[in-house]
Amino acid sequence: MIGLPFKTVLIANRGEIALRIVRACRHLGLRTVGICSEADRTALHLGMVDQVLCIGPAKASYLEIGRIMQAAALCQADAIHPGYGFLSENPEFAEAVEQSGLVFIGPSADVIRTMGDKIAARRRMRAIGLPCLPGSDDALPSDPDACAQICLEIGYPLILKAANGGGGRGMRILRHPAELLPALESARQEATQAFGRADIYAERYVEAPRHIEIQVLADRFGHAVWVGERDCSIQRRHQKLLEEAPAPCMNRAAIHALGEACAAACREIGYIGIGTFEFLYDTDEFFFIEMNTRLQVEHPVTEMVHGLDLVTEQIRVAAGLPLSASQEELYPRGHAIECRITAEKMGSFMPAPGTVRRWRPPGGAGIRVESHLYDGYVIPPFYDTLIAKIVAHGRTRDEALTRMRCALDEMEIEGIDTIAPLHQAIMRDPTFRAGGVSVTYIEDGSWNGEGKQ
Ligand code: MV4
Repeated sequence: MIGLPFKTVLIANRGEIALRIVRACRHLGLRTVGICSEADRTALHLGMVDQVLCIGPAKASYLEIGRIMQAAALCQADAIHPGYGFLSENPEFAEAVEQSGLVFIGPSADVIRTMGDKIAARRRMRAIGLPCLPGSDDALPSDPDACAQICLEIGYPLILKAANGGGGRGMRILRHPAELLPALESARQEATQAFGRADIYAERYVEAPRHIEIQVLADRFGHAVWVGERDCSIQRRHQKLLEEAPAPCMNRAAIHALGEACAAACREIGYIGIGTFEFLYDTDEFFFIEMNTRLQVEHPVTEMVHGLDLVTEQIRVAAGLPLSASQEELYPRGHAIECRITAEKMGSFMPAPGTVRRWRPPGGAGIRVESHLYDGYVIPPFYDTLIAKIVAHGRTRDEALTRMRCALDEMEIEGIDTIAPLHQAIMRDPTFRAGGVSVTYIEDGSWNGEGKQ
């Protein structure tokens, strides 16, 4: 194996993704350091790392740049993997890591900062030639008349979004010009509250789009590849529930052109690392909305159909090694689907932490489980409710769905509530099985037979 320029990786995360990163590091022969909060001392991955450092209380740990940098110094880490969530897209963190002479396993702080500003990201991608919806190229001005004029030109219905928003916060859908000023006012207030910045932009609103994303990987040698697409339309209140690759009922030539455009965009902006271009899809058209500069929760479906270890590739390119696969080698084989199992009550989706009395993970042909659960594990109440990702791969979508249905039936989790029954219902729903549903599918209730006719 080729020698890596670093030896020790600090994993600045928890849960299933910390475990996933430990495995990739071990595959590459790297020394691993796990950090944990006082609430996570019993975490599964901590038994697999070379060193463990407890960095603070439950709510002053994985988001504390200072504490993580101290831990990195203490264990003589050469690199830090941020995982997803927490500090993974925080440009100050990437900058702190860079300035300490360590390798941040992700793109540069500059790129993270640009993409974190959705207005700047949109402007940049539009200039490169990615398709975007009609919208404002800058933050909406403070003058009401100027705003009204800009929004009229975009056309109604339109959507107001926070420049550094996420998770749907600060978003307002407007169907008539009369709604603009009060909506803008409240969106600004919400954005300032949530993100410390009042900048709002406007885009033409798409009623029931699908959420399609393109996976990219780029190295320091000017190679950028796209690794297929994922359909992440099945979500509830901006929390993804289920993802699949390839996207069903899609024009392959159109996806191919879009993927090539994303890889070209990476080369154009000098992107290095793993990334995701998010698009809305409606009646045969794609519209760029955002770029994520991190490893994503749903990366396994891409790995399954492409036979590629994305986390290993991510670490390789951060270490300055070339990508190990060329574009010609990257094509989807069959179909993969991922169900996110969260510790939440059915119906209300309220977090349901507690003690896992018994965990029986599913298995068999084409089944992959990404989970940090074990018998007796106590799920702390402080963090994300994701406890397992069940991934099913098959030669066809139908085979993947059947394997998923069997896997969900085989899986047993005792002691806590989970949304596994929701996934079981979705797997049996004719609308979902037909493929190509929009982001409104869950909230419509159509999976449950409650849908409007
Ligand atoms: C939109 C949209 C329709 N039109 N933008 C929601 C979160 C943010 N990341 C982007 N979002 C949307 N932007 C325009 N111009 C509909 C959504 C949207 C959505 C997007 C992706 C996945 C799930 C969604 C659920 C509701 C709304």
